[in-house]
Amino acid sequence: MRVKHAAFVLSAPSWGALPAPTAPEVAFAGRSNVGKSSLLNALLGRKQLAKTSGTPGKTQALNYYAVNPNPQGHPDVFLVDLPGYGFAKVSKSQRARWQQLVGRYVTERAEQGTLRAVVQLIDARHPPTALDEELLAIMLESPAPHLIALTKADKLSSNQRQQAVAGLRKHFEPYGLELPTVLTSAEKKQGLGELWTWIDTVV
Ligand SMILES: Nc1nc2c(ncn2[C@@H]2O[C@H](COP(=O)(O)OP(=O)(O)O)[C@@H](O)[C@H]2O)c(=O)[nH]1
Ligand SMILES: [Mg+2]
Repeated sequence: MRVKHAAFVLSAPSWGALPAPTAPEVAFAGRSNVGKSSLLNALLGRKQLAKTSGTPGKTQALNYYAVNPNPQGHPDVFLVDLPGYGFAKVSKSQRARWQQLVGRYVTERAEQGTLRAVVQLIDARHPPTALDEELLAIMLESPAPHLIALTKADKLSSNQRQQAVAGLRKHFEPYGLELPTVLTSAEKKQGLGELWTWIDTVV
């Protein structure tokens, strides 16, 4: 898919605020600061469409971005920025609310046929953290295909990059999980074509 135009559409703070299921959706999830806004901006070819490094997790909402909307606003696909996860100052009830909303979104929206894929971002520099694992468990409730995007790959040498991919494969092996993995860098615009190709196949 070639991005000719991208636009922010809406911010849904609750289940009832989600838009009518009219176009395929691909969701992006990751703990805060993993580089999610940066990667979305890179994918959409825009610098500041998704806000980077604000107060992490302040807005607990699903943000919708339309790719190539027609004059009626109908896009080829919506990229959906799921609320950040794993910021320090969050109450138990806020956390439970988050899990409920995101868990419901990834399962019901996929069962509906609207959510076509889930992209989970993990920092390429470190093995998955407990938070990454927790998020993975929620994402795997979705029947939609799952892809791991390793972020900030520009911070690694080519050797370390290969180790990161191999390390992830090994990490998930005991769970019987074989997840497609793409090395990305928002900074160096790396892995974007590969991600779009994969998105094309699910959309
Ligand atoms: N070197 C490098 N830094 C990145 C990259 N992507 C994001 N960052 C930095 O990581 C921090 C968090 O990025 P952001 O996109 O706001 O993360 P979010 O909280 O997951 O949305 C910012 O300081 C970014 O500049 C990348 O590809 N390479
Ligand atoms: Mg962000």
